[in-house]
Amino acid sequence: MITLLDYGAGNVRSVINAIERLGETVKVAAAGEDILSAEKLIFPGVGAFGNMMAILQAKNFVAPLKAYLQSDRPFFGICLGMQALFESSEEALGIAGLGIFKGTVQRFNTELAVPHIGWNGIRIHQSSRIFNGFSGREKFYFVHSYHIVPQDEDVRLTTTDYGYEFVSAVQRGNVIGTQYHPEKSGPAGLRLLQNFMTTGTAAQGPITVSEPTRLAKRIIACLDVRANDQGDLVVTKGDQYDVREAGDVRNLGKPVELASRYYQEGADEITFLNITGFRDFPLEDMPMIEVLKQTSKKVFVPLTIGGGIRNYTDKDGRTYSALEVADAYFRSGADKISIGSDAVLVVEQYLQSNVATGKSAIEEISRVYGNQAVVISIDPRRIYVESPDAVPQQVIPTFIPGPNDEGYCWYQCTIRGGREGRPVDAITLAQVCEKLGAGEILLNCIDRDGTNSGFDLELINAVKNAVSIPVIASSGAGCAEHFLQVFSQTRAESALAAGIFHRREVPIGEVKTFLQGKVDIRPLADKLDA
Ligand code: 1PR
Repeated sequence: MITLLDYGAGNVRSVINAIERLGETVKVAAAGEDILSAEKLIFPGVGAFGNMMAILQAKNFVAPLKAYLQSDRPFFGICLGMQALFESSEEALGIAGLGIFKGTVQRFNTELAVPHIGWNGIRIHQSSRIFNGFSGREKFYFVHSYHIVPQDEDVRLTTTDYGYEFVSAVQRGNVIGTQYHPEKSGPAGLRLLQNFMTTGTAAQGPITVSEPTRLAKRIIACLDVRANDQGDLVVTKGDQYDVREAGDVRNLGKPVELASRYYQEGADEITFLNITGFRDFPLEDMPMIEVLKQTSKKVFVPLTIGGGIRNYTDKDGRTYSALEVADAYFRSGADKISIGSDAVLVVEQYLQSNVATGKSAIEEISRVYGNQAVVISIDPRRIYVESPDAVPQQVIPTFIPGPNDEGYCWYQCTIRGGREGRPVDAITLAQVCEKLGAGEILLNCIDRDGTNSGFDLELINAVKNAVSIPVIASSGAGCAEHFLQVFSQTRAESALAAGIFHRREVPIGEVKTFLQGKVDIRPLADKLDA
């Protein structure tokens, strides 16, 4: 039996799913006595340091937690649940942590993008049972803006490089904490959790790795989901967003089954897009929420969900906010939500006054769940023009001339699944969304979607060079070489594909095998059997 400390500030669903997947039962601590009587305690922290400590105080969890930790019983703190063990954090000056370890929590001080998001490696400095069976080459999923700075070198369990070397896990006796999320780190993460939960696992390490650890480029599988004409929820795929063939919605499989397959094949992340979310409101169209719940029981890498995240008034006059829709998605196992059409309308409104209202879906959701949880999905279409100042939008020169030999183009944002073009361009949209609090851009391209002709590198460079948040390159992947192209000719952090994976033309494993040694990726060897 594992006792889970859920202080109610976010989604701990995936941690519970991971523990249950490994055959253990979970008891959620409801009172201090549950902590004191725990055999093994897991503390998955989410949210912000100050808020976490305030809730722990309000629930009278601090004293029992300290007593548990001081008695050196098995404890695993994840992310903020590890940071809580330290004396204080720059994130919440003046608020005391649990002080089990001497030292502080500090914000990343680097030129690199913060938060540090994605799969990075570890250097193992101590012998620990959680690394039983590990080679030291595994990568784990990180998402954080602050890192611990322990005073005592002896408690360092692992370190990781991101601009500089920081301590990414600690251990003293039976008290262990990792900055990375084992529940989102695929088979390696599950193995790590299992090692913690199994009494008597032999310790292993240290493992000396001399070269720096590197953040991996991510390969993302995308599932466009909608109901077909028979009312079944299916994964579909468009050609330049047209998902019908001979009048019927293309049916490429069942969402949960396909997502599980991609997880097994080594996808670093899975994205679901509810492509009719603009007309079917997600809180009335519950199947997507069920898809997410079922998927998060089987898939232990980050899950993003998009479609229909906006304010909505139903036929009885009840109003739902975009934040409520996002809440429902996060509670069902999503790590990130993605906003499409609504982001375009928000940006158009912003551009009229240059004033942020603080009330847009982007601002509200990022305030509650953090910037890293808000992805903006852009659906642009190329419009050719003859000169850079032909239109007020941001225009770029292009090496792919237009039908009338035009040498310039701009990228028109669309809404409602590409059905309606809007006056705002993709570069401006990305810039404004970053300002409003978005943490990542999912950059589709209607012209390339489903064509297998390669990513639109000009579009990706134009957007990536205009923002400092991560960009996911999407649309057009037709072979493994296209992934090398996008990672070597642009600075995109991730590449997403759909059609080639659904039709098994190029499996994820083939892409990764091809990239191995050319680009930093999460290796397929991370398929530890857990
Ligand atoms: O506008 O917030 O409700 O969100 C709707 C979401 O659904 C948006 O993110 C939008 O991109 C997506 N969407 C709407 N209609 C379609 C469609 O295809 N008719 N799909 C659609 C967009 C694009 C990609 C695709 C890549 C890779 N799918 O994500 O997976 O282009 O494809 P490829 O590798 O086969 O080329 P809202």
